[in-house]
Amino acid sequence: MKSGGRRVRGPREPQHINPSTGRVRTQETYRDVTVRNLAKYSSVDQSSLYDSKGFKPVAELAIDGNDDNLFSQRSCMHTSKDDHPWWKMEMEESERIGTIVITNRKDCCRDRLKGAIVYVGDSPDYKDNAVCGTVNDVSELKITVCCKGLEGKFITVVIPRKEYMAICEFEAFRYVGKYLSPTSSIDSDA
Ligand SMILES: [Ca+2]
Repeated sequence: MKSGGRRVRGPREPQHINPSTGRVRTQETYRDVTVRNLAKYSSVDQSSLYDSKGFKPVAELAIDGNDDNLFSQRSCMHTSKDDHPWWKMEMEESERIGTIVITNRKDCCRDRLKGAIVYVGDSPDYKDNAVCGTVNDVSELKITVCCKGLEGKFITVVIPRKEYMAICEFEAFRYVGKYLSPTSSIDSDA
């Protein structure tokens, strides 16, 4: 009987088109991919290590999952006063980068990050890579830089002058086009 064999479909799961591949993902899978903080799974390094009387403010403190922005809480990386201080993350493979969120220091010195340049590319030397953006506004403690899909294995933050650099947390998310905002997804997970 033809009518008895007719298949009735249930409600369809919400779907999104991945703008970079054109493939359709279920919403759950898409969220898993887009909200992952790539920085957390990367190798990191910095231009030098600030001498903080026994405490070592190493590069990994910018990806320890703790965005406490008081330096005394020991979760911020910190360089010496270098000529062009930098902090760098290296991913396992090239990624298209969307939003970057930098948590600045709260207890002092937030102007130090003003003018910092974010580079994305496949060279370990940031000078060979493309500029994603510049930090012009340090009025908010969380600074957002949008890379709009720039691709690379390395993300480097550089202050183009003689300065100290401190970053309390660094997060980087894949580019997802205009279909979904990574930051709004993070907020909904919180
Ligand atoms: Ca931290």
